[in-house]
Amino acid sequence: MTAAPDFRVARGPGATVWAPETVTADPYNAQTPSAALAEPVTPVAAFFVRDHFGIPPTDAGRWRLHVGGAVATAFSIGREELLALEHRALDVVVECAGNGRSLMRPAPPGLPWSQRAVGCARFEGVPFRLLADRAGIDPEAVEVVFTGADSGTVHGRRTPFERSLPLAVARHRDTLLATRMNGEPLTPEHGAPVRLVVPGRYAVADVKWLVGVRVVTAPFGGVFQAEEYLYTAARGTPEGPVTTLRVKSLITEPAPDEDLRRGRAVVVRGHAWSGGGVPVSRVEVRAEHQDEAGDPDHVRGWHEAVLSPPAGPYAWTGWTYRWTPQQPGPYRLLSRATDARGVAQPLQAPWNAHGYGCNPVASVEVVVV
Ligand SMILES: Nc1nc2c(c(=O)[nH]1)N[C@H]1C(S)=C(S)[C@@H](COP(=O)(O)O)O[C@H]1N2
Ligand SMILES: [Mo]
Repeated sequence: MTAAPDFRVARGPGATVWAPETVTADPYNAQTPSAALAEPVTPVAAFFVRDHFGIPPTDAGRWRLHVGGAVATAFSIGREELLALEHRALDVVVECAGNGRSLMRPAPPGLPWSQRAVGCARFEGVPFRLLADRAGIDPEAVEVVFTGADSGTVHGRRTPFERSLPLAVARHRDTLLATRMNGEPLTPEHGAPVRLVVPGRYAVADVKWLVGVRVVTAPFGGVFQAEEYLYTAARGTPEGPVTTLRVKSLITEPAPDEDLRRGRAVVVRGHAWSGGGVPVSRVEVRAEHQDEAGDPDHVRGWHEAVLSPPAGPYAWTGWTYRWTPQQPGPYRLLSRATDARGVAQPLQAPWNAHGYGCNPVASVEVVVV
C-alpha cells in the first residue's frame, strides 16, 4: 500500500514549499493538497484556486474601487486610502460550492473536485459597511452587486464575474473587503489587491479582484446569480440559490491506504465546520470493518470525537478520536459533524444537477495489519 501523494516539496532544512494540485490549467483551477489540509491554517501557497475566466492583470498602484448605484454619494477609493481604514481579522473557511462534486452519482457537470476545494485562512479586511455608510444607501435598496476585474463569455453573453448580496448581509460587520490572507498581502490567485470575503457562505460570494460595487433596488439577475450557483433538480434539498455553507467534516489523518497495526492506538483527526457562523457541536467517528464480501461490519457504532475550540465563529473546528483497531483487514473510517442547530451530515451525497453542497459523511479507507 502506498501513502497518499504528498505535494510538499522540501527545499532546504526546515523549508516547505507548497503548491496546489492543478485541476485545469487555463483557467487555473487547483485543489488543496491533502497534506496541507492537515494544517489548522491552510498555507496560501497550497490554498485551492477557483477561477472562471483566469487571473486578470492587477496593478495595486492603479487599483480603484468604484462605489455607486442607489447611493447618495458615489465615490471611488484607492488602495492606500482603503488600507488606512479600520481592518478586522477573521479566520474563515472558504469552500467552493462544487467541493466534493466528484462523489455524486450520476456525476454532475462541472469541475470534478474531490473534497479539497476548501481551506481555512485568516483574512484581514475593511468591513464593507464602512464604505456603504460613506456612500449613503438609498432606502429602496435591496442588494449590493460586487464586480470583479475578470470577464468572459457565458451562455453566449459577455459578462464580468459579478455576484450580489442581500443588503443586510453586505452590511454585516464581518463582510470584509479583504486585503491580507494569513498575514501577507493577497496573492494574484486569491484576488489581489482586494477581494470580498463573506464568512459562512459558499465562496462563490467572495468576489476576487474587486473593482466595482453597485447598490441596486431590484434583485440582481446576473448569470452567476440567477443562472449558475442554483440548487436545481435537487433530490432531498430545496431548490434555490447556493448560500450558507452546509455542515461538513474532513478526515486529515490517517492518510488513505495507510497501514495500521492491530491493537495499536491511532489518532483519527480532522476538521469540521458549518455555515452562517453556527458552531459545530459534535463530531462522531465510526470504524467499519470491510469483510471479504465488502460488507461493512455494523457492530461498532458512532463514537464522540474530542473537539478543540475553533479560531473564531467562521473557522473550522479541529477534532480527534483515539481508535484502536481490533481486527486485521480493510476498514473504512467515517466522520460525521453536527452543528448547533442539530443539522448533521447525511450518509449519502445529496445529489443535485450541478453538484453543489456535497456534504456526506467523510470517509477514508485504511488497512490494519
Ligand atoms: N472575480 C472572481 N471572483 C471569484 C471567482 C471568479 O471566478 N472570479 N470564483 C469564485 C469561486 S466559485 C470561488 S470557490 C472562490 C475561490 O476563491 P480562491 O480561488 O481564493 O480559493 O472565488 C470566488 N470569487
Ligand atoms: Mo466555487
